Amino acid sequence: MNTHKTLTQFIVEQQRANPQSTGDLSGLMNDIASACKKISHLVNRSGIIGIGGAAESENVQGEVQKELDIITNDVMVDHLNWTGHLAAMASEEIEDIIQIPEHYPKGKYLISFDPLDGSSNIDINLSVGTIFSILRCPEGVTNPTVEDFKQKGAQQVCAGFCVYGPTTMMIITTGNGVDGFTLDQDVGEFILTHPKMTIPEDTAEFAINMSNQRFWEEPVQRYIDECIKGIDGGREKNFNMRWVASMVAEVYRVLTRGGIFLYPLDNKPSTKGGKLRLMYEASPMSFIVEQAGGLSSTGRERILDITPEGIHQRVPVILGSKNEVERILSYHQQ
Ligand code: AHM
Ligand code: MG
Repeated sequence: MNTHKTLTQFIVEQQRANPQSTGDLSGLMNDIASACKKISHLVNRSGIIGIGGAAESENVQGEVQKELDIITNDVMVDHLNWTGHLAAMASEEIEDIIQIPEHYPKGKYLISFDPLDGSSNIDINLSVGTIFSILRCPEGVTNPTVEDFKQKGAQQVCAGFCVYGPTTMMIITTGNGVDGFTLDQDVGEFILTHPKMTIPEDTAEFAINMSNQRFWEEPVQRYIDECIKGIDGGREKNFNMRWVASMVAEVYRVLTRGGIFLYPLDNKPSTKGGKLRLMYEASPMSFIVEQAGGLSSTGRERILDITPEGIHQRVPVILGSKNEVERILSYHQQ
């Protein structure tokens, strides 16, 4: 019989390998896994229990919220605010940072999360997910403010995402490679099924929302044009295209078989400066992609080197297989 390692075992082993570890990060990762199991269950049953529709509200970024955006945000907060591992939280769905209630102990970490990424895909039954990024709360800070969250992505202690697709998968890094776990729904445990995930350096698959083409800058126009023309336009191969409109699904694909994913800088009025949010989308995904051997950039700078200006700041994102990202970066430099 195959005996598989569970996420809990994996976390405990990592903790034991680090003698300075207090177990706080392990505890926090277990809390996140519990929240994601609950979200997986809710997403799976959303149609049956009648929570798959639109809410009558907008989030801080003026985006129409889905009922599940609000419910999954509450699931994350309710699973994470009482266990004593966190000093404060930030969520895509909440304008200000979320404080730990006075009657609970505070911990030494800060978390930023997107509780349900790709939520426009819920009603069409495509993959959605949860993305998270963990930072250390600065030494001596007991009442964190937004300023304490403004740390470069390179300072992340842990990042991960869960994708609720045909199977529910949790992908994590603590800066020592990337590991993937599949939720065994019957047992309720995440099982290590994809150890040490690596992104192939080369790819013949790109992902971009082509409907924004007229708004892109010249380097991205050139790159995508060359991909489309393939061997007839001077590239050594023909390219395939995918666009799921769910970053968790795209990054999972890139981790599995390589690829390049772009939500670039454009001059579209609604997404000027990029669409994706730095702290709970671009930054954790960049940490994961780099740890798997890929690259991640805005086109002008490494995403992990950006010091955030605010918790909901947006940035352009170009990530994936190393050689293709480098090619686009060279077009930006020319
Ligand atoms: P969300 O957090 O509101 O779901 O938005 C982020 C999503 C990403 O998952 C995805 O890459 C992108 O938005 C899709 O954008 P578009 O609808 O422009 O294709
Ligand atoms: Mg999102």
